[in-house]
Amino acid sequence: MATPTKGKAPARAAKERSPALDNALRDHQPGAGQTDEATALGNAGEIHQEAAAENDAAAFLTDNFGHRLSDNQNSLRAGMRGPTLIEDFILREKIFHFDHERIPERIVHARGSGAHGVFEVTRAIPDLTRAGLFQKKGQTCPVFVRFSTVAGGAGSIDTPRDVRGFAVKFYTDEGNWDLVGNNIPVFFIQDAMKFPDLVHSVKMEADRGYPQAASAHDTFWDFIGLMPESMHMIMWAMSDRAIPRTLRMMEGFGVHTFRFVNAAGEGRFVKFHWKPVLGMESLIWDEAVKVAGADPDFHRRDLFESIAAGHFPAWDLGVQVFDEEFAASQPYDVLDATKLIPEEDVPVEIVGRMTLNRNVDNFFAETEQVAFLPSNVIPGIDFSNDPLLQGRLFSYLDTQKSRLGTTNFHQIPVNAPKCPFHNMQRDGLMQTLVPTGRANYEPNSLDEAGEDSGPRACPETGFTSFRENGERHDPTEKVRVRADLFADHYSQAALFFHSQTESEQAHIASALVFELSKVALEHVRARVVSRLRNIDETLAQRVADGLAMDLPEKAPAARQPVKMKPSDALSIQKQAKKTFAGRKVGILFAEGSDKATIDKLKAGVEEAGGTVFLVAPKVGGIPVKGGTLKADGKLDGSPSVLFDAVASVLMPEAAAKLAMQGAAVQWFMDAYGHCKTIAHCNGTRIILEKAGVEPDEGVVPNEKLLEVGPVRHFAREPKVRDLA
Ligand code: HDD
Repeated sequence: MATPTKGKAPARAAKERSPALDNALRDHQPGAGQTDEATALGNAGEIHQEAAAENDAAAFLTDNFGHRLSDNQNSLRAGMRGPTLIEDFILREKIFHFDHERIPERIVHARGSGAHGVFEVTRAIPDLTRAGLFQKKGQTCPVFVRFSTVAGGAGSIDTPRDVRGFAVKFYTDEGNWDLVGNNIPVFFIQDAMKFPDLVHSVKMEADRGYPQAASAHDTFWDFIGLMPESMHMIMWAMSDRAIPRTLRMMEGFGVHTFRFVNAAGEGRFVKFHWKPVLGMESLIWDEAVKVAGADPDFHRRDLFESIAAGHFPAWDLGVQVFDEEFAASQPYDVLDATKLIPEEDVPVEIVGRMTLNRNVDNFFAETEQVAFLPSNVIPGIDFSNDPLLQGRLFSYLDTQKSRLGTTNFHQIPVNAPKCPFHNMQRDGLMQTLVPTGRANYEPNSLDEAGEDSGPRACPETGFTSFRENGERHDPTEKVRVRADLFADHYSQAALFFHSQTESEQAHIASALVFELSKVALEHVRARVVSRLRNIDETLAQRVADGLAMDLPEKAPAARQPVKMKPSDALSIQKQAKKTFAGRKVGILFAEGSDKATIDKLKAGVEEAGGTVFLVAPKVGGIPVKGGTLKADGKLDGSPSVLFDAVASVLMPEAAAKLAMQGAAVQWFMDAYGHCKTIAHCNGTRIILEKAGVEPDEGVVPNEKLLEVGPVRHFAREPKVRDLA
């Protein structure tokens, strides 16, 4: 099997190189500019030769059938300047493979980032579920997680306003359990029947092929305006939840109501929650837009680098467990995925912790090929009759065939269970297992003839569907309808809005204005605003004012909303954590800066659990007071949007020079505008003044950085931005 070559190779004189490599270098050296590349080629050739000496077969470059290559630089030609020969099987195989290296991207959630980790049970719950995983405290199982945006293509930016996918594959001893959720606990639609319409409307418009990774366009809002059930989700999608600062700092939800079933066969409803140990953080919209330019891979890079540095992100798994009686007494239907259950009504009990501790070795093999199936459940966890969930149980299995090309996609390492699996399924495209014997059907009596008769079903330990029907339906009727309470589209939208802080409400109103301002069809804008009136009259008025339009008539509600008690758990700001853990501080320095001050700041932040990123006008060694210092990033390539807080250590002369540079002024202007803590020395004042930074509790001397922390100072926001 071809194995990528790893290793270090000392330089070797040109005369010692292999003839093939010399040939390659000669033909590839039209000018002096390629010398470095040539050296690199020389080194690569060297690795192989040394490896040969050690007789390490894995170090040889081969084709896919194991034939060693003598030259990986030149195709086979008829003479020095002649055409390429079709007999060149090495060239043909290489290009053939390359031509087919892409698979269809996911129809939704195409852009994603994955990592491996471990889940550990912190509280056994055998009374609730028979799932083996939850029987004992301390029990662990490996997991694979993929986070994603929904609307954009695989190569789109990481920070659009969008829902984030939060899909977890637990490789349990009883088979894979996939909890395929989002970072928002409710959904746009109630019935899977509407999913293709929803997705078509939000994706690039059919005729023009844009916008990419954006909901701010006609077709999305046209659909939304005509689907009042989406209003609760719209409140979330327009809130700061849809622009998380990092993937490590967002909540996750299983969304649907599921079932726990214990060993006695008793069932209870359950909702799953992931609570980030680092707390929740979001971007500010202006920041999200700028991050998209500064680092389109912002979230992917952050996840990868955090794990690589040993700062493993973690989430607590929580469950809300309730019975039929509770469900029947609520003003909403628990089978409706556009509704949540307030944590104040049913507390979230923490039962485990997931820690992501290993990056993928290969993005395509793992993150791209991972296939999540909501239908992957284990004994003790079952579905409910939620019509959205029921449709998903079909869709995911189906889509994997189209993406991965074969019904044997479960054999791809990232998808394969880590417990044994055996059945009578055989053959199919890309079968990579070699089942032995004749037992590919059952029942059979081959064992009576001394042959292996294969596996059998096991009624005691096998998966059994929950038998009771506590979900009150009449199975003798075939109907295309929704249950009555599904018609309440506004109570929980209002609950969410009224649970937010003033600043969060302003963000929602402004997001609605922004999105609808991109909608060219005026009747679509008006319809959406007419629906907002059912959520909150002042919100509707603010949005109408922001769009300079008359307040339209209130849309009739299919069912009169009820008043629900606000829930603090729904607000990010009310739960903000003051911590450096997982946060990054950018420190600006330049020629002449005091190294001791920088070192002290850095040590303080690191001790508090944060990381520091040094920014300077140049990245090489910069002469500073006390030696030379290398920056991690160049000023104009490291804008302050990449950090949670900033600090600066500058001599007055260097600061005066920087005050003439847009990148430096913008650095502070943005940090201020994004309500971040700005720690600074006296020398920096000249830039702060130019950047319009006014004193407040978040603009502090460097010595106060640790005390103030990398929190947002939202009280500053009205000074820097006109919010709706
Ligand atoms: Fe879905 C992917 C989450 C409704 C059909 N979905 C997908 C992923 C996540 C979700 C996180 C990415 C998985 C990965 O990383 O590979 N989807 C949800 C949630 C939903 C939801 C939380 C509602 C509560 N989805 C939903 C419906 C349907 C689909 C109603 C279809 C009827 N979803 C798909 C899909 C995808 C998918 C087309 C695309 C790629 C894939 O499945 O593997 O089948």
